[in-house]
Amino acid sequence: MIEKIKNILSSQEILDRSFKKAKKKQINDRNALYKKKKTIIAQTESFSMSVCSILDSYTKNFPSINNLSVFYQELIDIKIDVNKLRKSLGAINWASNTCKKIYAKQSYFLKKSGKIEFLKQKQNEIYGRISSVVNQIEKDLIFLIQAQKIINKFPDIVDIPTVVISGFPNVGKSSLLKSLSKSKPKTAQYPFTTKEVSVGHIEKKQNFINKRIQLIDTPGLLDSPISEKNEIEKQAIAALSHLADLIIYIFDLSETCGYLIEDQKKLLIMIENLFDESKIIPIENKADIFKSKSKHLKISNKTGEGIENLKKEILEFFNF
Ligand SMILES: Nc1nc2c(ncn2[C@@H]2O[C@H](COP(=O)(O)OP(=O)(O)O)[C@@H](O)[C@H]2O)c(=O)[nH]1
Ligand SMILES: [Mg+2]
Repeated sequence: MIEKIKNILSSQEILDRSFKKAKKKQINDRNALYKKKKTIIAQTESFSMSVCSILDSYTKNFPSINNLSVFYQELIDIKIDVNKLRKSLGAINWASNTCKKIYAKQSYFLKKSGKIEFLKQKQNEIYGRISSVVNQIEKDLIFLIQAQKIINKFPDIVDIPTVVISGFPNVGKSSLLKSLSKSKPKTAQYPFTTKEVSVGHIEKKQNFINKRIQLIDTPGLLDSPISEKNEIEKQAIAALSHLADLIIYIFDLSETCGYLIEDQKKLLIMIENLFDESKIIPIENKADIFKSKSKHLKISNKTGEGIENLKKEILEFFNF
């Protein structure tokens, strides 16, 4: 699972927010001169700290690419230049450290002096220098904002035992996902494609621990020959191949799906080649209207026939 990233601000927004915060700082003192001096110091400190803490929160909260599952790393790789992402995060870290140094060095003069004019001049100098550093990383912030938008849209797919459902359109993939899932499958946008992905779960209590198997249906990705896919779809399939421990390939031998058995067999061979590290279980759906004499498991989403057996086979595969 990938943590949602909080809103990232542009340079101008970071500065505006920090100035606004600083302006609110007013220090009281019976001595008018002290009051002014302390207020200038407090406002300058507030401004500098606000800028640094905003920047630090970005480097701290952005998910570390190396800690993500291979699946997410590959998805990120499709659309986001990961090297650029690392560089941008580095630039933001640099900016925060530089701002801290500027404040540390200049605030020393601020605290020493008693002349209001000098204080104001120093304050403006600090504001100016920090603003200039923040403006220098505008491009990096914009890049992070784009990356954030992409990452936040990722489907909720985790690194647990995973079954991917495949087969031509209308063979019964979505129906099977519903038949097998404990609760209603959730759908989310599949990154960078116009497709949606549906995720469901099989759960089993074992020694008081709830063990979960993730079931994924990726309409449009594993339901037609690879030659019809665009580059992004091919990469999305490659990312999926890291995730799928087990693939259920659905045949509809009644051909009510609108695809010939011959073509369905060809698609299975393509899936076997693409997912050469996953186990593949071919099953035959719509057993309520057509049953072959093959050895494949036969199921029907309509009558529920074979669903429990399939579930058992899945659980056995994962040693649950
Ligand atoms: N008779 C029968 N129809 C089914 C069965 N499973 C699915 N269908 C029907 O087949 C059509 C396509 O099913 P769907 O799950 O949407 O297929 P998908 O495109 O592979 O996700 C729908 O009209 C379903 O009601 C089944 O076991 N028996
Ligand atoms: Mg479907």
